[in-house]
Amino acid sequence: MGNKTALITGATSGIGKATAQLFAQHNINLILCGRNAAKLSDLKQELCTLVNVHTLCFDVSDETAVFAQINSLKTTHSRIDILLNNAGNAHGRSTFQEGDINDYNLMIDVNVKGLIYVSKAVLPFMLPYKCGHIINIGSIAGQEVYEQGNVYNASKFAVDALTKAMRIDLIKEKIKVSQLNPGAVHTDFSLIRFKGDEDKAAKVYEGWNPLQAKDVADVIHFMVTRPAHVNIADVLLLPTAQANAYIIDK
Ligand code: 8X3
Repeated sequence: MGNKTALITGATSGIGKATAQLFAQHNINLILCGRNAAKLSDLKQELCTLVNVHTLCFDVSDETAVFAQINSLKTTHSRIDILLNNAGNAHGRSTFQEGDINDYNLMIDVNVKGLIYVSKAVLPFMLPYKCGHIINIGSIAGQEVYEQGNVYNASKFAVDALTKAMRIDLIKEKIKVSQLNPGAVHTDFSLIRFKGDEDKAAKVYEGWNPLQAKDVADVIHFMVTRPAHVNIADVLLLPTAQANAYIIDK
């Protein structure tokens, strides 16, 4: 089995799942985190013949659960080499004045606080070794605001700020901190944003070629396989047909 271990949040679907599958093919052991025990167990079944797979079922926005679950790794793991802070989503797409405060809370709780809790909990598995790589999944929405993006934009701008701040604070610890900011990726993202409205979600990706989760996973794998002295700090990954946060050639 592999020498390195990666902890991935939001591992049961989309970019997280595609990255777990690719890491397994490249001999990187996995700690898969998600909220759905059945999906975690299915993915473990799929990948455990390739690498060591450990699963943790918790919600990244639940501070107590995050620390309890990640601390529980102390009995099985001493070191984590890669943290992929992938869990996060958009909830609702409305003007700021019309949006639902519960959606706003959820995006801040998961996309921002969740990333903070998980990173704080994982760092004790990196700091003693003066080595490690944290990759935060940001978004083009964290680089440019757009109409009806408001709090989702704010949550991803916070990821951008945290990535840069963590990189400064962790420099003496020799821990790489990077972010990957995708544009439109065809996952469950829009289905969740539009609260299960399949027609609305399908329209986002209709008639053009968005990124697939595997495209993002390929870049993440490239980032984690650079030599120790190289940190790909910041990546904006767009489908060819997307020029910025709101211009798409359909
Ligand atoms: C997802 C991409 O363009 O919907 O973060 O904000 S976008």
